[in-house]
Amino acid sequence: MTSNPGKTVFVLNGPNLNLLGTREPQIYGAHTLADVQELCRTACQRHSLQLVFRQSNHEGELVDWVHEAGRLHAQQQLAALIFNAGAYTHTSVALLDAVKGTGVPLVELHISNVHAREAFRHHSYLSAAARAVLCGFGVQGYQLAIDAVAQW
Ligand code: CA2
Repeated sequence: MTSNPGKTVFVLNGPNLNLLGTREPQIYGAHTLADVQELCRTACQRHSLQLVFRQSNHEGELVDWVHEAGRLHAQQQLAALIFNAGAYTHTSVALLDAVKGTGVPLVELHISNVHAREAFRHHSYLSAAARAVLCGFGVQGYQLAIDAVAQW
């Protein structure tokens, strides 16, 4: 069951995640981004949630999409923003400001366990504005996040 039937889950993916399944399978697994979208579609259907699923390599476009999610949030139509901001996680004050400025309920998501990797991946600008942070579950994390936000 869900507490949010009919609401929308925004799933945003940042730079290079379009390469999923093509390289570095030891870190990110063998699934493609299309597989992840399908997994999210199935999970949202199970909870009667609408899905918006997007990927961009451009920081400004991601900012615009956070604003779009924010407008849905203002209309009480947003279940949550599930955001794998990729490398922008570790660099982008602009994305942090967008999340803070809109007040969207944020799940920060990473496929890999960023804390077991290089030191520069240990810090996230987004975590300060996140309601929850999920990492290290592989692409299954997307489904876990949707199952969780369906109860928010
Ligand atoms: O673990 C994650 O999901 C990351 O957000 C992925 C980002 C990385 O910069 C973060 O530190 C952690 C990188 C995404 C690049 O994805 C690729 C997938 C396959 C091949 C090459 C890149």
